[in-house]
Amino acid sequence: MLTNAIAAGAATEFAADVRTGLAKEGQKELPSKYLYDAVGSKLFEVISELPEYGLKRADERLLRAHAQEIVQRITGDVILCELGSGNGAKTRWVLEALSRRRHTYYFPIEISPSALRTCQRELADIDSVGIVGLEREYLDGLLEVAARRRPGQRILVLFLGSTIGNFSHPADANFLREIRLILQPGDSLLLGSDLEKPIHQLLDAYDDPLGVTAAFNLNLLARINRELDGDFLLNQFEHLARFNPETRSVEMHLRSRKPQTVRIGQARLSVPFEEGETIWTENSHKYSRQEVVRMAERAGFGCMAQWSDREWPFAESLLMAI
Ligand code: AVJ
Repeated sequence: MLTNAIAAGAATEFAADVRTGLAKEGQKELPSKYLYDAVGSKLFEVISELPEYGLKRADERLLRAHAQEIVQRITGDVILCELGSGNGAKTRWVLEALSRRRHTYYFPIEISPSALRTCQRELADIDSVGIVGLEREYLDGLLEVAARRRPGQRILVLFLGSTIGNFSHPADANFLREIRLILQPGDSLLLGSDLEKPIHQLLDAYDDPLGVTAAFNLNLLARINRELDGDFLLNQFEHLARFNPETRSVEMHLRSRKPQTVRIGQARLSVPFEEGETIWTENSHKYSRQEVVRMAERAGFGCMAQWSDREWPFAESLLMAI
């Protein structure tokens, strides 16, 4: 009964967000979080294996190389939580380094139930770790972890994979501020952020020749058809990745190949599209190392350490709440 109510609530919220994004004047848009249903999460895992998309491998190299150092800088009894844990593969090194020191708890916070299940299965073999999965939005989950903290316990928040880059500026800075407000002085945040790099390299990564990213993007329309009784003709929309020099971000769009009208039953919506008109589906900001430190300082963190990958420009920043 309860799960049906939650699912119904999610569908209603999905329908409301689709209605807001597609009925608005000017640039039509859809929140990128809806890219991650079961199909989308799997397609993203494939994207992360593509030669053109080096982000995940860079993140992994830095975490594997510096996990011990990261843990050594955070003394005492630490509980670990992760915003958007995905399948948890990248978290292993920090979790193993922490659990070698003493028993600890890990709270993966993830809106995709399939990814959360994979994460719990993936990391279940690590000794001295209690895993408590939270199927929540990021800040709701973090508030829950903070409420479970025992006296003297420190929280280490992981926000990896440059998901921070999906928040358009200044929403990224505001989000860091909201995290800071939930934490206490002495808590820490490990932030993964993709860095500026040649535009051709970015466009190859977000419009790969195999078409996996195109499928990942088009799946959002398929999901609306599946869950909200839409009638999008997927072959009448095309994937588009472009670099926006003003915002220093890669934008993903879905472009209408012809004039058409799409009906979405559960959003009680009929949407006209002109030929060439787009739906903006994701923003991926590329930072400079200093920009990340300044943004963190404005949010109430001090930067304890920062490492960047040589092969694929990506930074891991260890931030302390002050
Ligand atoms: C998981 C959000 C970091 O923005 O690079 C991959 C998602 N989008 N290919 C990113 C994504 C297109 C990815 N993040």
